[in-house]
Amino acid sequence: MAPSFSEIVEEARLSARALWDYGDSFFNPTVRLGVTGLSRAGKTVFISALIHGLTRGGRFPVFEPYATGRIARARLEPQPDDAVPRFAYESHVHTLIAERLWPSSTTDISELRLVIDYQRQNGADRTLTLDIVDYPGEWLLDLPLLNKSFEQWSAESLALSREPLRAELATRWHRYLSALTAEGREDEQAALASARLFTDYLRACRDERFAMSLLPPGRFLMPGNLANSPALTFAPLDVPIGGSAPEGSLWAMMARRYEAYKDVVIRPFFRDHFARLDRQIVLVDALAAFNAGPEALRDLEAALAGILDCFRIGRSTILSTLFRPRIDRILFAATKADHLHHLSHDRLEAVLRRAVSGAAARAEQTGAEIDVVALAAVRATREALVAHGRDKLPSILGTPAPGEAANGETFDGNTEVATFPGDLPADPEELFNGEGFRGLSSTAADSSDFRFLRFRPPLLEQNGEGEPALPHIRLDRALQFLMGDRLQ
Ligand SMILES: Nc1nc2c(ncn2[C@@H]2O[C@H](COP(=O)(O)OP(=O)(O)OP(=O)(O)O)[C@@H](O)[C@H]2O)c(=O)[nH]1
Ligand SMILES: [Mg+2]
Repeated sequence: MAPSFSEIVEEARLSARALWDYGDSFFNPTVRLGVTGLSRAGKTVFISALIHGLTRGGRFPVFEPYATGRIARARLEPQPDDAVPRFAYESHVHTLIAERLWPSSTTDISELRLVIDYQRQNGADRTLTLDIVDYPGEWLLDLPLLNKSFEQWSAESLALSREPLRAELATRWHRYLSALTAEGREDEQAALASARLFTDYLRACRDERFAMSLLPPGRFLMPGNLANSPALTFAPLDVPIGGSAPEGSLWAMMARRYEAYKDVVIRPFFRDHFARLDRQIVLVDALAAFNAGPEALRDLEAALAGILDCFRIGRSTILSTLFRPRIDRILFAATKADHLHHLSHDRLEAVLRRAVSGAAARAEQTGAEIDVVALAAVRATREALVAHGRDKLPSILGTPAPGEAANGETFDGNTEVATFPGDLPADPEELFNGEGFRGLSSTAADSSDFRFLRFRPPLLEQNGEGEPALPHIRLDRALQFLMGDRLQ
């Protein structure tokens, strides 16, 4: 297919950007690290802990350049992009350490620059600039829409919404949709009502009891300054994939707005952010999916495949062949591993590895190296063996956040408790085929197999001067994979 005019313009813009970045990083070696994950996956906590550790003497035995003392100093510097909000590092760390609260939710992209002075293995002194970009995973899951027509997207979204668990949540929208005539005259009120009901359905899927992951278009659930704009006022219609919309029809109106969404939201994100990344970490809250049940886990798997496809699509088909997206390492990280006893950490990794395996094989063909880790950027718990009758159960100790409840008890946010979160099965397949695995979507909290309490951030002991290091699990392994090779 010949490229359209807008694709040619887009290509020119991409090339200009890539040339500019190339010139910049020639004189000043730079790694642009993308940190993404769906809402509440742990992005803000991860970035705060990473920067805190590197600038304030964290304990990172597996991060080789750091552990061997070759990193002399890491400091924050003003970021390169003037139009992107700064990652509010200082305030997030204050919240975490001084208030022992988790930072609040952030729904926009943000950026921070860290400059690392280090010694090469041959002894020469060098500087590496690390630009960290925090962006919502929901934006990433929009990229596949670039290659889909309105009719294709409608058909896929409708098929998905007719799957068992989702169908119940989509009843009101489906009822409204069945009374619409796509070929009828364009109608603003019908577009508004469809978009509202469709968004309600997406929001219901995201609820903690269902914890679905695959919910594009991403901005419907986080509209920001586009709220109520036509580019966000459309919804799928029940129309044939190969069909074409009659002029002046509701169908034509929805299709036009869908294209506007691509122009206003997706293409700028691709050009200004995604195409410029060198490394990528995708944070995954697998525990939320365990909480919800097997459907949520399968949905997560589909979303991860979608994400991996974005990296593949990014390299092969979207627009540029000359200046391809250059991500060459992708790390999938299951976050909040501190909710599990360490005996289960490898199992958590195995579940995530299983979830990305099919798609990862395809993404690797493009040359990107892929790895998987189970981590806790900030470890909020300790471990203990707690007597349970004659047995000793591997348990975790932590301070549940105020209002969290278990076994009929509601916690006040000050008391430390020991809990047994549930063991992950040795064979990840057991979770995916869902036999005998009960989650919140099918049963009450007390009888579900996994129920992870939200703990407060840890109480740090002040020893000596300065801020104490934040405890973590395997954060150093993530750092080694993401940038160890650039500090050789
Ligand atoms: N125990 C524990 N909880 C964590 C950790 N990281 C994140 N959490 C929990 O997960 C929640 C979300 O973490 P954030 O870092 O704010 O997640 P995010 O991806 O930035 O979320 P949005 O900004 O809403 O998209 C926090 O409020 C904590 O409750 C961790 O390492 N350990
Ligand atoms: Mg955040």
